[in-house]
Amino acid sequence: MNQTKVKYLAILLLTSALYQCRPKPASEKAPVDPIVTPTPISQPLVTDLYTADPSAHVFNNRIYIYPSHDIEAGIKEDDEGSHFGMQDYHVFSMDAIDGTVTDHGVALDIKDVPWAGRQMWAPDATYSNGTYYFYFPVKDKQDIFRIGVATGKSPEGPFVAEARPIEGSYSIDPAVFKDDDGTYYMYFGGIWGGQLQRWDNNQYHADGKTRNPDEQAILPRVAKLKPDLKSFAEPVKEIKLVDETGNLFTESQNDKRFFEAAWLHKYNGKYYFSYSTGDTHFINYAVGDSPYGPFTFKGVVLHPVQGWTNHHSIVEVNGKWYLFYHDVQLSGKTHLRNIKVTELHHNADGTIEAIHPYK
Ligand code: FUB
Repeated sequence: MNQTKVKYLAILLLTSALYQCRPKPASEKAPVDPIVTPTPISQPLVTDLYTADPSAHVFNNRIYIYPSHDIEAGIKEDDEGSHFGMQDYHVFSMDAIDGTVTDHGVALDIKDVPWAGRQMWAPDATYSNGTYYFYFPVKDKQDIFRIGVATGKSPEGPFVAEARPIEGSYSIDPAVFKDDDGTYYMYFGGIWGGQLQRWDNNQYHADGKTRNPDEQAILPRVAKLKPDLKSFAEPVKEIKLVDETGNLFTESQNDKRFFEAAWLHKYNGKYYFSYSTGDTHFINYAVGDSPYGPFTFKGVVLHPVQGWTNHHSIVEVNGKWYLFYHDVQLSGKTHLRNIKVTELHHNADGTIEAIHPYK
């Protein structure tokens, strides 16, 4: 090969290499494995804040939502839920299910709760006799979850917290139900980070362990409220959550047993207790004839959503029923959630049509 030919070949190779390295138009790019993003059945109600655990109620013909306010607290994720480091609550409202959502601003801040230490988790609210009552779980200064109450004259807050937590209260996720006779009950509890495993016979055991697979699963709790709605009228009771044959679940039945996120609604005279199964990520429901239970397991309300937690409320608005829930559509992160709503249907036989959150 003479020198001219060598030079010619070198230029050819260089040009070809440069051509291969050029930025390629989309049509020439190597195919990328498609990321399967499920299509959600509903969109986030709030997009400028992260919100979760929505407890919804109708007050004065308006829908009010009492959620947790998720933040990036910068705490490493663990089984205790330490990464859920929330510090305040906002209240939201809408005049209709598809109406504009109004953010009413901060309704309660952790710095205004004298006994609070850290982690403001899933709240709820109720109304009686000119006053709105806002219930919230937060760890006290000894790092034990307690349930607090704060009051205000408007459903949107702000709320003023009592100086101490509700006496005899513990664990997380309060949900307050008013029965037709005017009696109010609080349902609550949550295992693992919610610390319910530390409570036995309403006594605290710092070393309380979650149960072994063959042991009876830990039960949710209920207490009737006094008419002041700031204190329990009786010692806290366990709620029996049983299968169709009347047996309590074992810990190994973790797609059915209670984990957290208690809620109660009444439909056609029956009491519907719904809850999250936590580590298996379902919202299930069970039905009973008394606000104290026993509640017999019936099935799934909501299949798992994106994100580890699943937490809901069920409310009737103008004769239709709705499920408020959350997922992590906006952030993709378990601790930065967004609240949503979708219609819920009771079948003619009283069962609930299970909701699949993605198409
Ligand atoms: O939001 C913090 C905790 O996550 C709630 O209290 C649980 O129910 C779960 O949703």
